[in-house]
Amino acid sequence: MEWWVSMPKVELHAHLNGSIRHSTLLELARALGEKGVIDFSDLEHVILKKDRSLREVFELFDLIHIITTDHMTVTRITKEVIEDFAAENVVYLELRTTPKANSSIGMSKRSYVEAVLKGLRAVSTVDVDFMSDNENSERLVNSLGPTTNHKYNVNTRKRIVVRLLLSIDRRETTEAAKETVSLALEMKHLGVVGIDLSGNPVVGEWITYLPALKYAREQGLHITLHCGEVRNSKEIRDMLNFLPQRIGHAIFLDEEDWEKLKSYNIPVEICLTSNIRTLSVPSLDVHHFVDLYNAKHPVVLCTDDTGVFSTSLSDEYRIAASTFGLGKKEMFELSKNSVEFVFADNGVKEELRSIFNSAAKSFI
Ligand code: 6MZ
Repeated sequence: MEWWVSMPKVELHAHLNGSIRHSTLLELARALGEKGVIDFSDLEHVILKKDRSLREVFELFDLIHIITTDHMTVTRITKEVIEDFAAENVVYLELRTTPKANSSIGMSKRSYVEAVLKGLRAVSTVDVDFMSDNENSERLVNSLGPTTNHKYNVNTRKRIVVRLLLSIDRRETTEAAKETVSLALEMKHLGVVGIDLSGNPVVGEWITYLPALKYAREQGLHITLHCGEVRNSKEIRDMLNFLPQRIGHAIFLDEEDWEKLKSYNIPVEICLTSNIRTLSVPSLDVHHFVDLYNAKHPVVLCTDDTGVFSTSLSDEYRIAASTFGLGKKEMFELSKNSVEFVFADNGVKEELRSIFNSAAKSFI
């Protein structure tokens, strides 16, 4: 098996609907086309297009949401996304998704998240460690085999720990954002570990989400923000001063912001392919990963949207290694260090550390 695929990895920035399999998206779109809900021939090229501006990416998300937002489909894509990450030896996945309400099909934000949780429990091809309601929020693994053996072996049945982040979409009102936070709090015992702020970065104002984010933090939820995906110095400054536990992207920071980011030591979720595909960064050789990595600032390689950007976490590691001239030892260490920035509890962290320690013998 290819080295980058077999190396254990941690994924901290993956949007559910952005990670949908191409084949599934096309299949679902074709079925809706046959029912006359959408015009498939008009949409096929949009789905198959490779390079998209940030604006076009968000147009595609609106289309994906029309195609995927019913309970059964949400369950199906969750199951598939988890299987896909586990297949490339992602041992911990923090999957994020925006709870959506659509009264015409009887969907509430709660029932949307329940459909996601159902998908998590439905995985059968790999063992999934998730939180269960049944036994006083115990960690369960949907496997027949022992769960205490945390040795890493690519040849045995794969095992993945999955936790959830609920996303606030920048189009939402303060009230809607608060509803998402309340839901996350109610579902903490089911493995919801935090809140993400995402969505089209040219839409909405920081002040709108701030009350919900403050409340989330007061109540002990972890917070990660999409920060600096477009130029907006005031917002970037406000976000950094909020002291989130992690930020995603961090592209358009100015000198003062970089210093602040580094002095606050806020880990950055780096999405190389996404940044290039959306033309947010002109080329990989000028990507801010290099500066952050050299400064020993905490960084985590992530995919953002494996489906929309046709990538995988293994690809992101391979691309980083070849672009920035890093060896396998450095890449293994980078992957291992990601464990320190997961939002799951110490028990999970300990388990992940032991997985990486046991894998180290074979990988470096
Ligand atoms: C900001 C993004 C994103 O939540 O429906 N999303 N937000 N920047 C990005 N960079 C490209 N990629 C994805 O997954 C899709 C949603 O995730 C957010 C957007 O709000 C998008 O609608 P869910 O599962």
